[in-house]
Amino acid sequence: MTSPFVKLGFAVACFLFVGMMDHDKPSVPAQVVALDECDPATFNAANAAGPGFCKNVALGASTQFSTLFTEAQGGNPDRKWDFEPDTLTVDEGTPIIAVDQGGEPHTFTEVAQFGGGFIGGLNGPNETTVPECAGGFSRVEVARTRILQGSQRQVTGLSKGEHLFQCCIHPWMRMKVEVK
Ligand SMILES: [Cu+2]
Repeated sequence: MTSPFVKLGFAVACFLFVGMMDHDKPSVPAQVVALDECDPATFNAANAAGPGFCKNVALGASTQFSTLFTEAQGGNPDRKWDFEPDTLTVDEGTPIIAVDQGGEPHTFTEVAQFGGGFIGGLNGPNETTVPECAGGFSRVEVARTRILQGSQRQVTGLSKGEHLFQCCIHPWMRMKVEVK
């Protein structure tokens, strides 16, 4: 026979446990995916980005290195270089995880205003480098926002309101996080 005190103790423990769950409710991260369609043959040529730069294993990844630059400079960048979703609405405290599922490096960088990245040849006409991307990977502030093939970056502590993120390499990769 179980003593009333044991029963009471069990009831109190359950109550505390439920109370803890309520207060420490874990935030499920929201995922953003970085996509691209780099063509390994032209991207990894010695006079382009170099061997091993593009590790795209996606079927049909066929945008050639020079085409990416030509289209970007013409103001018609390749839309297969993309963050998905374009807009994410989350509750305050929700971590954002940006995952690079493309074949080449990207950055997931918060900016005050969308604009150009740090590789001039990939910026649109009259588009200048935004301050958050200036200096490229030689600045630790930019380098720490980098995501390599298959790697991810977690962003936490976003305040309520609107936050803009872009890639500092391919500046047409843009998305918005709305924190409620
Ligand atoms: Cu990118």
